[in-house]
Amino acid sequence: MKLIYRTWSVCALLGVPQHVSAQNASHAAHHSQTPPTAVTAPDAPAINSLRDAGVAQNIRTAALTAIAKSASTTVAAATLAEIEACDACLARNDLATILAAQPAADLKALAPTLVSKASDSTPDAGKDAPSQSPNRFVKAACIRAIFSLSESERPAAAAAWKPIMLKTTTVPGKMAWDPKEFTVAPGAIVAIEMINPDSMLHNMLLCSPGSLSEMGVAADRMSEGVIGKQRDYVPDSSKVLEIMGLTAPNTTGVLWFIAPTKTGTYPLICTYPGHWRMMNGKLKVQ
Ligand SMILES: [Cu+2]
Repeated sequence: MKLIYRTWSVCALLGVPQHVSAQNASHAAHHSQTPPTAVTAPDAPAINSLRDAGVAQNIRTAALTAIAKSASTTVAAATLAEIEACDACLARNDLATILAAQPAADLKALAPTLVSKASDSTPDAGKDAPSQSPNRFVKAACIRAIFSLSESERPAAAAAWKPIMLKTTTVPGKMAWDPKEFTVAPGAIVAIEMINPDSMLHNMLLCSPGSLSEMGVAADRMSEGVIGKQRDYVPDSSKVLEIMGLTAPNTTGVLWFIAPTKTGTYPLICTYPGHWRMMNGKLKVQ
């Protein structure tokens, strides 16, 4: 069913007539023994592969490649534009991953823009910020892209950035992280790597202080219906500050972010339904 929605939205992005994508989707559904479902199901809005969670990276990359081609620009430049347009959308970390994976030559060509957006000192005020000031997601994505270059390839400005590199591992069969508590300074540039040797999917969300049970209960409710799966079990709440999307078994998730400027203890939560009570941790900002 998910396949159908994704095929539709990507075809729309790539300019493929919808009747063709519908035929392909029903063909694929037939062969995978999945009963075709009407795309107009009320609880299942179409997925936007450049904005929503749960879209495979190769589908996003195909869409970005098509956009870059039609605009005669690089995928790196097209991806940065989409990250800026994304604002606080669910795809922000996935788009940042794609940007960081672009060829070094393209990132070097884009470096002056990346540095300028990353260095913008306009205070971030989320959705209400003036449109010219890059939000913290754009800044984090630009810094991450610069740090994906080798040290000798990075622009001089990067020497002033001191990202805090954190690492944790999921404990197989235990629904836990080891370690599960971290301390960073307010406003620090933080990168968390989550190695997942477990046989289950896990994500990691940084949420507002005191919101662990509220977010956990909201995530559990998402196990019912289509929307939860489409959102990769990320609750629709302003208390969700940062999102490392679902990370498959034997892969590693990465999340770069700018730590909150307000001191406090921020819960780290895996919101895959049923996990949050055991699979939670703390980011202490002090
Ligand atoms: Cu989990």
